[in-house]
Amino acid sequence: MPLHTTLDRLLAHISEPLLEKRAGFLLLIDPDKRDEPSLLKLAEDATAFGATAILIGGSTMLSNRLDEYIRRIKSVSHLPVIIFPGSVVQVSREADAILYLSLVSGRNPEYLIGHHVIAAPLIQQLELEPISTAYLLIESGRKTAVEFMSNSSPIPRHKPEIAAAHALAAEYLGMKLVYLEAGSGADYSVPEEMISLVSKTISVPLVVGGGIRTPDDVRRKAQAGANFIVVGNAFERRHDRVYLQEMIAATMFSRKVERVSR
Ligand code: 1GP
Repeated sequence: MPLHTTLDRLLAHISEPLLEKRAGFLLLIDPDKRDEPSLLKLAEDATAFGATAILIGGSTMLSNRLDEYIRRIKSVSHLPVIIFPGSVVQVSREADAILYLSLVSGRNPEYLIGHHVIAAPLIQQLELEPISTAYLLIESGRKTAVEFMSNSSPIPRHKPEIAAAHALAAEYLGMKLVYLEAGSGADYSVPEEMISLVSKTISVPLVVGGGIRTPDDVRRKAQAGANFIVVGNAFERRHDRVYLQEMIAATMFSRKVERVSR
């Protein structure tokens, strides 16, 4: 079946028929935090090791070379490049898609609909695929950049039922993905108990990110029900190909389905 959209491509990656269970791996690159050669090497290695897609963006994104960065990434990787915007200026015709994020955990109208109205005509003009995504900020220790920039409160980490109700409401509103976000470099990642309840409550794919640092973290989030794992900060701190490979491999935690013997 032809894959018409970037979202189709992402979903195809986690639906390999011989695997019982698999989560997709989304590598997050913030061009403000890396020099270009190391950024390209990271993208190239992640592609070779089986990542699903590359997210590009950041909460500040001081660099104004987004088009050029994406072109360079695409010269070393065949993976979809998806903008993960920290603000309305982060758009580019070079990307395959953009996460069209609505911060549904907050009550700040600018992040629920305001910025979307400003960005929509531009996204249409650039023929960029918007992936409608419910963005839920989850309490994670210290105040995060998203929390500060959006002037909104996160959902308490010991209240999975509140996260689940928000996620379900977003699905009923027609959103295509739900993203549980602890914040980049979070002290504590999203708890497995919350991931598990949200994944059982909704039928759209679940993305989890923020403070995921070890292969064991990746495995536990995937086993709890995350369909896609986002990792960025960990690779800014540590450039190590074996570590990168182990992080991506941890998304494939299940044995292959046994064939029925006759
Ligand atoms: C941040 O969820 C992403 O928006 C990834 O977080 O940088 O902590 O991996 P890290």
